[in-house]
Amino acid sequence: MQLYSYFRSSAAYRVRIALNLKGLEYDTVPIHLLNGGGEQFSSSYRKIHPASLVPSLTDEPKTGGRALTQSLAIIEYLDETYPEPKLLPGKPDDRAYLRGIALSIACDIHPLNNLRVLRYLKQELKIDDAAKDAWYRHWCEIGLGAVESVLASDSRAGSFCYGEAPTLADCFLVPQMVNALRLNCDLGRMPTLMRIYEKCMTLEAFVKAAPDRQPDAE
Ligand SMILES: N[C@@H](CCC(=O)N[C@@H](CS)C(=O)NCC(=O)O)C(=O)O
Repeated sequence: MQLYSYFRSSAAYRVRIALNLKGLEYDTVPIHLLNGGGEQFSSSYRKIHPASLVPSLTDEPKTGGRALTQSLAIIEYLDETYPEPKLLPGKPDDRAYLRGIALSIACDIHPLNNLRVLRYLKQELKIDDAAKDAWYRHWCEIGLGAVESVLASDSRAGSFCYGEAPTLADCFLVPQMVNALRLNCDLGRMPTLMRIYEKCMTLEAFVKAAPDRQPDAE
């Protein structure tokens, strides 16, 4: 398998965690999102992912020369193709709960704070770095606050987002928490998220997926 990744990409980080949890070997193909205006825009990478985003994953011969895109779709593919340990366990309503947490992060937080959005704020709308960071923290704190409310009140949450083993939801939560901590978001009102994050970070699958452990880390 080949994972097109950037060490600091939280979307690629989600997939790295899932691959590690399943014990799958893969090669990292680094796509530098900043160098030379961004390698994601090169014509060769556009053929792999026309939206010029990471991650993408190939799994030959199963994927027949096509790359898979979108972290949620990639992780669901991995879970269907390599079922153990299950990242989407339980009944349909439990799986909806797990996808709901993942999508709260992937749809309600991450797109507002993605590199191209922050770049547009700065370069086109002429927002300074302090205002850009304030934007980041604002949307991250609102979004994670909503996830905290879900996890703090749902009896399915245990040491992890769902009981006592990591699932899809933890693959999404941890990279967003790492970014929130890096950008000094106020996580004081998110004790459940902090507890689950710290529990995940006791597992090698999560530690090995961290940005500073990647071959392209700077
Ligand atoms: N919804 C996509 C998001 C992918 C995405 O936005 N990736 C970011 C890095 S975390 C990216 O490639 N950004 C490049 C850019 O903004 O130019 C997924 O989950 O895979």
